[in-house]
Amino acid sequence: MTIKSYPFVPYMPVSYSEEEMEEQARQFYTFMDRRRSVRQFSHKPVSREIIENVLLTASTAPSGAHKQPWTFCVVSNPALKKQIREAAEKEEYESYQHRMSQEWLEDLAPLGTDWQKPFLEVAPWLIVVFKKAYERKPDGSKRNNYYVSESVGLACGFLISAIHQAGLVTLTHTPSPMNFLTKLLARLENERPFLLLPVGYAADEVQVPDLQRKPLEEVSEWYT
Ligand code: IYR
Repeated sequence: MTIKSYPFVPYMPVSYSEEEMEEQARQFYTFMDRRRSVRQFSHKPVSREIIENVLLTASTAPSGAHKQPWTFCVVSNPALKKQIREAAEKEEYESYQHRMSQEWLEDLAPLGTDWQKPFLEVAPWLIVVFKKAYERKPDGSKRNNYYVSESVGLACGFLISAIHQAGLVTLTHTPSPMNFLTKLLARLENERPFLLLPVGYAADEVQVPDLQRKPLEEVSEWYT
């Protein structure tokens, strides 16, 4: 078997002066620090073009052996959103009533979440992210993917940042178990549901818990 290499081309890094770089880093932090998970959405529509661009941004994430082992299923169909909501709430009800530990429920209590997920119908778009454990070639043979969860997690981080940058809001919803999404979206056996992101405008006068982020001293150790 001949192993082909990509052609290599010059890379032009973004070029800033040291001062500009400091300003860029500071401004980006300030901008990202404004992002919050929002659970109440407006019905206001969002154009398909915006969603296409945030997905293209997500797909720029690095991935194991550049396999891009993700599929973004994009749902705006109201009947399908309703089905997703009903199935998610059924699982969430079970989880909140019986499956989550007392400790878990206590940890979530300050956030005010519960089994009800109206945002699954209200948000104009749902992006359901699937991770591809492996690829199926047209001849039916399997081809491996690598660091699949890491890669898809990175893509989701890029996606959330792009949604924030567009001026929209989202939240990382993880109904558990998530296999109802495989069925409802008719995905193949090599795809596993990873994360569900409702996307849209925040509801008017939405409130979020007054969380504090850990200071740098708590999240970093320096070995200079
Ligand atoms: N999947 C549930 C529970 C939940 C779990 C964690 I960890 C959160 O940070 C938030 C919620 C839900 O979506 O409500």
